[in-house]
Amino acid sequence: MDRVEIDTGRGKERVPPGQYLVGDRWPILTYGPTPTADLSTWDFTVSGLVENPLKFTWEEWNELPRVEVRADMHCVTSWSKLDNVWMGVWVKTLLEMAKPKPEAKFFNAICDGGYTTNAPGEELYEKDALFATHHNGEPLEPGHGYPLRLVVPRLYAWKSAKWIRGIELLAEDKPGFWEENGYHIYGDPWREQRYSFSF
Ligand SMILES: Nc1nc2c(c(=O)[nH]1)N[C@H]1C(S)=C(S)[C@@H](COP(=O)(O)O)O[C@H]1N2
Ligand SMILES: [Mo]
Repeated sequence: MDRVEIDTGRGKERVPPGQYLVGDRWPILTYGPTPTADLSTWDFTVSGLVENPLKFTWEEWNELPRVEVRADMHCVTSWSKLDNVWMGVWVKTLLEMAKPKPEAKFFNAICDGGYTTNAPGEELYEKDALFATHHNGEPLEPGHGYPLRLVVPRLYAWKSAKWIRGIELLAEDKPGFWEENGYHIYGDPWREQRYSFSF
């Protein structure tokens, strides 16, 4: 299994400005109710501007090669949780199968419950971007995204979509739920790109 160690990217300070550490605590931040997963009907799709659209059942998903990524998590509400060990499937593994078309520059993450979030497609090729089923050796708890969540450690944690069911590759950036409600379109914690307006 491939293992990726902490990489804050481009030589940055480990903890971004304005963040405090929660230690062993792990807050749950969800807008709305926690969706329940039915693994017998669960599927995962890669759609939009790709040569090979993909669709997986839960059984098929579990055949994909696993990676382990150690990464920090930074929420826009200012808490950070360090040293999370995630296990799952590299996003880039899926993208190599799906083959995004040249014009596919952005993605939209689609979740059970209707949550969405967006980012440039290149973020998904980073070696610490994965679809995680496990955190610190345990399956994700329902509140943290069971059975599957996206983890994009280089961006604020609202981009790490819980209960994810698919990604859609797009030519234009498409603001997701929080991006439409005042959060920054990109959300780099080291540049404190918290909101799309200033106070
Ligand atoms: N589907 C979904 N994913 C989501 C959210 C959400 O409300 N719905 N909240 C986001 C926010 S704001 C944060 S900070 C992280 C929190 O992850 P945690 O609850 O596992 O700590 O999940 C993100 N992913
Ligand atoms: Mo958040």
